[in-house]
Order: sequence, then C-alpha cells, then structure tokens
Amino acid sequence: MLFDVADTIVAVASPPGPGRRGIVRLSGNDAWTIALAGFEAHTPQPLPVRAEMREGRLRVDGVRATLPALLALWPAPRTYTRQPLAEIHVPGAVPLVRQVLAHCLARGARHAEPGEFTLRAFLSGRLDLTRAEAVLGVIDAQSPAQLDAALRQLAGGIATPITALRDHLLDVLAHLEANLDFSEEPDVDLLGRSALADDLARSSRELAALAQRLRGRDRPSGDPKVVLVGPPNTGKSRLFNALVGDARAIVSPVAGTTRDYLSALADCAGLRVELIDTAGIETGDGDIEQQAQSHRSAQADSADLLLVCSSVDIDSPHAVFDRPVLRVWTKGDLAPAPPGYLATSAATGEGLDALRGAIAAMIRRQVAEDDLPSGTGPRCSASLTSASEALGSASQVLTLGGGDELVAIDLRQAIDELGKVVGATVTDDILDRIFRRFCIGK
Ligand SMILES: Nc1nc2c(ncn2[C@@H]2O[C@H](COP(=O)(O)OP(=O)(O)OP(=O)(O)O)[C@@H](O)[C@H]2O)c(=O)[nH]1
Ligand SMILES: [Mg+2]
Repeated sequence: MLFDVADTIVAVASPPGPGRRGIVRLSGNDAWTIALAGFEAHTPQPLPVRAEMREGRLRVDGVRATLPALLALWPAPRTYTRQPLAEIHVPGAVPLVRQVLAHCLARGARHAEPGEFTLRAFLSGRLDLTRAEAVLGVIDAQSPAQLDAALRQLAGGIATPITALRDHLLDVLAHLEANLDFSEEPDVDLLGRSALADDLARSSRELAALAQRLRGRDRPSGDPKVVLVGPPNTGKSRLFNALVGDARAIVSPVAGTTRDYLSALADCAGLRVELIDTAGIETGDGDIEQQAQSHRSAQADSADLLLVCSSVDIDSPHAVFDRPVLRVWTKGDLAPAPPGYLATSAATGEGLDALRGAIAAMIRRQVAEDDLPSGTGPRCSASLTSASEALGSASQVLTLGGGDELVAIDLRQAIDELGKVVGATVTDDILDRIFRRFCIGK
C-alpha cells in the first residue's frame, strides 16, 4: 500500500459530524497553493517563513457567499510530515466542510488514505514505527490508562532502549567482521569472547522477557478483560449485574445457572473494562457442563484479571491461576470475609466501589508495566522473540568456541529483527498492518 509521497494529499481533520470548526488538512508540495486558492486575507502578506495563522474569507466552488476562514500554513521541513502543510478552518457545518474538501480535490489534491499523514511522518524519518503506533494509540485511547501508555510511548517507550541495543550489536558485528578479514588463526581473545557471550545471553533474556510481556495485548476492543470465576452459586452473576449496572445475567439459587459466558462493559473508577461472567467451576461431565467449562477456560485464559469469587471459606481445588488474580468474597452480608479477600455484597452494595477501585488499580499497574498501547505488542513480540533466539544462539556459539562467522550470522539476524521493531528495517507488510488502522486525516 505504499502511496506516492509526491502527491499533495487532503483530508478532513476535524472529528466527523457537525462541530464548532471544520478543519481540512493538506500536505505536499502544492499544499499552500491549493489552500491559498480563493482565500483573501484580511491583511494581505507575503508567504510566511514560519508557521502562521491567517484570517480572511474563502471563496469555495458551489457556495455563493464567501466563508469566514482561518488558514494555517507551515513551511517545510519543520512540519509533521516534513512537507509543506496547510489547514483550512471554516465553520463546522458538514456540507461546508465537504465543499472545502471538494474545492481542494478539484485543484489537484488527492484524498488521503487512513494514516497517510502519519505514514509520511514516518517515511520522512520524523517518527519511528513504535511512535507512529503511539499516535494511533492516542487517537484510539478509550481510557485514561490507555492514553497514558500511548503518550509515554510517544515520548520514547521501548524504541529508545531497543535502538541502543541495536547500535551496540552493530558495533560488535563491525568488530567481528573486521577480524574476520584477516584471522588465519582462531581468535585468541578468550576473555573477550566469554564476556561477549555473557553480554549477549543477558540481552537475549531481556528481549525474551519483553516479548513475553507484549504478547497477547492486542484485543480487538482494546478494553482490558476482567473475568469472574468461582464455584457455582457463589453470586458471580449477581455481582456481574451489579458492576455492569444492568440485570443482564440470570441469577438464581440453582447451582449451574450460568452456562454461556456473558460480556458487558463496566466502568471501574474511570477505567473501562470488559467484564465477563462465566459458568461456575464444577466437574460435571455432561455435554452442556463440558461446553460451559470450555467456554470458561477460554475466557479465563485470555483474561487480564481474574476475579476469583468465593462465598464459602475454602479455596477451590482448581485454585491455581496463571493470570493476575483478585480474590473476592461474595455475599458479604451473610458471612464476614476471611483474610485475603475483598469483601463485597451485591445485595447491599457493600464493597462494590472498593472492588471497582481495586480492579482499576491492578489493570493500570499492568498497563504501566507494559508501557505500550495495544497493537505495538503483537507486532513487536514476534521480532523480539526472534532477536532473542538469535542472540541466545550467538552466545552459545561463542561459548562453544565456534567461528566468528557463525556468530556474525546470528548477530545480523538479531539486528534485522530489532530493526523491524523501531522501523530501521521496514517491510510493506509491517507498514500496511500499522497504517491501515488509522483514521483518515491523521
Ligand atoms: N444474600 C445475598 N445473596 C446473594 C448475593 N449474591 C448472590 N446471592 C444469591 O446467591 C444465589 C446465586 O447467585 P448467582 O449470581 O446466580 O450465582 P452464580 O455464581 O452466578 O451461580 P452459577 O451461575 O450457578 O455458577 C442467588 O440466589 C443470589 O440471589 C449477595 O451478595 N447476598
Ligand atoms: Mg451465574
């Protein structure tokens, strides 16, 4: 999907629908000429050398009166795309904005594809790939925590340490390759080799850990997933209804009421989460029970947080979870919570706010640790894993006294994979995956 960067592109940059102001954005060599066509400034001036906002009136094809308009002009190369950039601001009526867009198209601009402004920023070296994704994260952010992560990434995120590691590996490779040219005898620098082996093994472990953290963070909805599990009849469904604020799930004293899983969005102290109610944990072997259990396992396995519910003070025999867990005591109005449980009662509402706060705190902590908006994670984790494996292998070859040329092959692969993460090694496929998720005008 690579587009010609020589085209001047145009798109509506204000949010869709009526608003106070409609903004049409242009980037490319003809951006200014097109934006200035039909524009009469209140105080005519020569073309600016610095970013400038001008007031005036705009005559647009198909609109009889002239429109009050603001024109913003940014000279290259100090712009987002490093190309001449212009914005036309008019009153935010939908038909007017559409006319202004048509006006620009008629003068030779091409309609921008989704993310094409940011793609140009990336292609011109203005942003690395993880930062381009951060822009997407900022646009997509649906909760303060997601916005935080996206903004942090925009400020550097994982790109900085990975670029540093890649530079270091490039140095090591250059050193090895310099030796390769005239090494008749095996390298005698044994001490250097074992230090290098340790160094590469450590980097390999760090990359593996980072890849592990990033894996599985790309949920289609982008909302953290919080799953209710626990024995039958503990009050999971009633708690689910209380947190969602809607009587969606069937609640009854009959054990085994919930069979399918239910999903709804809930607000936890300002954080939007996807809450899932599941069938009680039991060991029935009928077909329906089996299906209910497999639904439950699938949901629990993909959870960002498990709410393990109990209303009787015994930990279920299935109490081993490899997801983050919050232990919730249900029916707190009937019996006091044992230590280690967060007491709640869906009947009286007791402890629900505390539970919402605890959910938000745990999810926020995870997001902060991962430091990345969703989308970056899955793309990068595959490359980080390959890089980690290649470095592990390089370290092993060194330890076993293998030839430098073998080490160099592994190093080159690791450098390539790290390059994909920060965009130093780019394939169309990567660009396509990232930029087609943008909205038009960004
Ligand atoms: N007193 C009291 N009763 C509750 C509370 N929460 C749930 N119950 C009752 O406990 C019974 C079971 O509640 P459910 O929410 O259906 O339990 P569940 O865990 O979803 O059960 P399954 O779907 O069968 O696994 C119902 O009769 C609820 O009214 C509570 O906080 N206090
Ligand atoms: Mg239920």
